[in-house]
Amino acid sequence: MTSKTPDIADKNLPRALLVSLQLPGVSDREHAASLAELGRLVHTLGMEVVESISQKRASPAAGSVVGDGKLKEIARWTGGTGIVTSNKPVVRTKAGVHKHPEDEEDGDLEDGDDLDQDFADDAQEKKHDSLAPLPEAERVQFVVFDNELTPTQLRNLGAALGVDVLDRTGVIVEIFYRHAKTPAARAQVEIARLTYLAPRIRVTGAGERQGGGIGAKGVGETAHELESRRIRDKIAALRREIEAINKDQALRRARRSEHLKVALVGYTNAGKSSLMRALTKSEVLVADRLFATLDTTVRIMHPETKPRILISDTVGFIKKLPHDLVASFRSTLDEALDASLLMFIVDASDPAFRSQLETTKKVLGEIGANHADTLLVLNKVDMLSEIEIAALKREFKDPVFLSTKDKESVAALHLLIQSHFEHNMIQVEIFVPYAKSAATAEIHATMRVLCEEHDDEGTRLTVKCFEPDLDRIKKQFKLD
Ligand SMILES: Nc1nc2c(ncn2[C@@H]2O[C@H](COP(=O)(O)OP(=O)(O)OP(=O)(O)O)[C@@H](O)[C@H]2O)c(=O)[nH]1
Ligand SMILES: [Mg+2]
Repeated sequence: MTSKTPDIADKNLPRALLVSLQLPGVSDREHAASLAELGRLVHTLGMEVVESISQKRASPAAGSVVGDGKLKEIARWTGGTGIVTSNKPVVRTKAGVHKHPEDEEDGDLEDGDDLDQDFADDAQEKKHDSLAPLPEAERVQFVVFDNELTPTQLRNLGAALGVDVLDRTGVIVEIFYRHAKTPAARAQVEIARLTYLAPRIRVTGAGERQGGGIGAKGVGETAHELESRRIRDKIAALRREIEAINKDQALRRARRSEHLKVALVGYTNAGKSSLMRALTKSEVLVADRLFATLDTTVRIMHPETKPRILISDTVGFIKKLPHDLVASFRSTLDEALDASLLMFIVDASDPAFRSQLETTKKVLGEIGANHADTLLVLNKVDMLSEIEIAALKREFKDPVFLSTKDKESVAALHLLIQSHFEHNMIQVEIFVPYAKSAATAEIHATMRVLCEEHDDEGTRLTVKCFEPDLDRIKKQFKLD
């Protein structure tokens, strides 16, 4: 990794300051939850969050997101000038407003827009003008915005603050980049990362240089062009790589297609992998960090059922998941798309779980997962009081309460999954003459045998099974 951002193992964690705009229509609670989530994302990236600064505005300031006064307040933490300067030519618009051509491209400025249209905060900002920079030891090395920054804003802010500036998307892309392990996930994340970086290289000069990364500066014009071509070629090569991987995965999926499949989907950190472990007795990674899982894993549900049920664990979702990442994870999520049961796992102990559930449904809708069969699982109930559980019972129709730490509730969910599929099963009696006893083995492998009796001519089995399986076996072994 060439970015300056640190490794989690670093002892002296780099210090980060969070900045967030509260736009009209966003409640105080939503705003606080979003900022807290950004804090967790930044923490996952291995930084220490030392302060958060918020500002209420009617819209982001075109050049610098926050107002002039606020920018100076932020600059106290970085030792920068806090002043946005630009040596770009200024153009005159039809309405006579002065703009930089790039600002116009970003579409942030409307004719007649007031650059400093803060609400009440503006007056408060002024008092910071006279504040001196903080002592060196108290300053931060990173400023992270919760709002998405345009390449121009990123450049302006980097210059005004004199430290590395990141936005939420940049942080998420970086986390994905670090956590991706398998060739498929690495290639997918690399495409999203290059797509995110490409326009920012054009404007800021950030790139793949040794020691550089998000926010690095100083590549010449020709180097930009070379870099752009290199990125385009790299993306094309990665796409070919993914195509090959997808073909391989599709083959494996086809082989599994006759199995019953359940996909665990949900917001990051909801407990999907913990449930996967509990339901399949497998050793998938569980971690108290965001985006621990970036690959879909498929395991057989344990104790094994007849027929077998496959469980797949998937990548977690997050608010404002960059579009490129959604697109790049499509193939990873394809596994979930063809599951016959989609289980939405939520962290019921998180006050924001309702909007997290909405986000999950929205992203799945965007990639075309509109399942008829879904099940809502309210996880981490061990963190809730009886009163809270009672309220959730009233709020949701037939929710499944779960604590992945509690064996009994996992066993109950195991049963529920089994009975979900049994719903579509039929109960029949099959007679297998001894001459065709290979059929008995096949029946045991694919059907739930309720009763088995032997008489002079053969075996009489009472089974629960799916009709297509019954038809297949009857045809294969020529049974009546
Ligand atoms: N208290 C409590 N904590 C839980 C429960 N289930 C999971 N956790 C914790 O929640 C954290 C996240 O769990 P994971 O299983 O990694 O979550 P995930 O949904 O797979 O997360 P991503 O892979 O990031 O999408 C871990 O620290 C778990 O130990 C539960 O039932 N109760
Ligand atoms: Mg996980």
